[in-house]
Amino acid sequence: MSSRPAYYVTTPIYYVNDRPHIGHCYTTLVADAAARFMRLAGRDVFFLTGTDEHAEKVVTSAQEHGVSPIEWADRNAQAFREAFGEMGFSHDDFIRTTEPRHIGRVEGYIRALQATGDIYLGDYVGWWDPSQEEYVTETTAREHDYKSPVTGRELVKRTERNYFFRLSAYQDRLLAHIEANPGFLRPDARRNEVVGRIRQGLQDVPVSRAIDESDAASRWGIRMPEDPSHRIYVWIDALFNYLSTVDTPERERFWPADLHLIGKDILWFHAVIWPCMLMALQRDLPGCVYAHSYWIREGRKMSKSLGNFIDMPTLRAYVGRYGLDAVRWHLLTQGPLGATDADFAHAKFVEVYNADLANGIGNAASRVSNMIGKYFDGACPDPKGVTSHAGHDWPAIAGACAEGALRRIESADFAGALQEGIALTRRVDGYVNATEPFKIAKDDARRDELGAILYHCAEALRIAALLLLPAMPATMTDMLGRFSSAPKKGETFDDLARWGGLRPGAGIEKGESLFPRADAKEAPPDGGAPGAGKGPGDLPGAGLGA
Ligand code: ME8
Repeated sequence: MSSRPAYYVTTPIYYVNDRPHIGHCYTTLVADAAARFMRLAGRDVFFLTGTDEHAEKVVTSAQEHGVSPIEWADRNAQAFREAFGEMGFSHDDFIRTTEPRHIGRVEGYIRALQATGDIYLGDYVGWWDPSQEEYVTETTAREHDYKSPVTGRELVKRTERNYFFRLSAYQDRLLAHIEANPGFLRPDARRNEVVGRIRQGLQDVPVSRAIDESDAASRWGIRMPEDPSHRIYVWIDALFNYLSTVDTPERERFWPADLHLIGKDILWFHAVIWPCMLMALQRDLPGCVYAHSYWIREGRKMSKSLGNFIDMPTLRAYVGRYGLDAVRWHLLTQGPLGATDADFAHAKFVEVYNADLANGIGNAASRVSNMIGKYFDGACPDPKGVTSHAGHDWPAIAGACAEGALRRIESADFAGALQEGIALTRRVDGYVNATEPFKIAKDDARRDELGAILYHCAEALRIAALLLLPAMPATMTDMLGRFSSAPKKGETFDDLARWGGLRPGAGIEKGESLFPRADAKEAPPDGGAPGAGKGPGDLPGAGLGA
């Protein structure tokens, strides 16, 4: 058992009928950065991702490809694993809803809810959206002319004998919880949206589907434990993954999750149905459900019909040209964390890359290590007790950035946390420009001052690299190594970020450029977005491994 406080972060589990794309990578990347930050901060972290496999469309896709549903699921779950490996994600587990460890526990939760009467048998008449595998309310159906609000496909009126979850019984408790915990649903705009809908009234929701034994798609899923003529609705099955994965003696300390990261499309399930099911199970509620917005591309929504999805081949082309950490950086800092969508545009990618990385941390590191090489033979100079110089109180400046980053991570402001590292780098640039150490170097009498300046620069950059480490693990580890400051196992953020960690005399190596400057005139590495007038680009169906 660890005495360190637990931190549990999750991503949605992704449908295996599709290939991984930027959206899946993005949510998982944000979770990865949060997990890495928390590990650095000394927390006992569990980071979970995985795949959602019991959707009917898995069976139809499998049939189209002439394989069995589980073969299709295996193949695509593997594609997700590989994609997440390529992105450098550090998840602690990858759950698949077809695994026995999940299925057994889901049956247990359903039994428990039936025993308390929170799940009961009844009749349901409603508008079914076959393309999304969900019912939509009468109001939504009417508003959208009885077409799917997501895909525009015809809705179907369905009557079903079903098992229901007594959602209505939890409306007041859920509202009270949301009110008492302002950080529970984030960002604020999403919370207001959800609260508005809850206030219109919660109705009980079906949690099962009757099985038509002659239909393979209908048979696919977990059966209701006491009634094999029904299977558990895929969304209910899927939500339980967050709990089932850690519902073991070795992992129970991780519940409740600190952060469920999701996209705005699946907010209702996570903000309403899931918490109410947990209340019914008498389990604690997650600390935060954070629903980010969407990536769009070159100003247009990404869709299968436009064929403009940023899929793995596209991401791989960017990684090939600019490096994995540059791609991670762009997604993390320019992504749709708030309530507005974010545009993936090539010109912006190059602009941010040059500003933050090539001309930012990369240039600052090479400038400072160059001068230490030239004036001090590559050995870190001794500041001789000076910490404050030319209007810069360095321990205070660096301390504020480190503390700011941690505080922002705690409040799920991931992009803001990373900006602290960039801000610290800019302070170093400003300091070098103001003090002009290359001029001071010409005056032997000012050698101590020169040493102090370069120490301050190198030490501030070491701390900046630490703050950027969760976003860019490979490059920042490389940079810290060059500054003889690779974090050792067991060292916590507090120790590492404290001013003075860099030892005078330690080797400061210049090495290759961390982020070579990018040419803004060069065409996008994948040929550009289809339909954006820049060439054919990635065609629909271009799969992973192309
Ligand atoms: O909904 N921009 O899975 P899914 C940003 N299996 N993120 C995006 C995105 C975009 N354009 N497109 C997708 C499911 N995402 C269910 C979840 S959880 C118990 C079950 C991301 O494969 C975003 O996180 O359709 C979104 O919520 C998720 O992918 C949907 O993935």
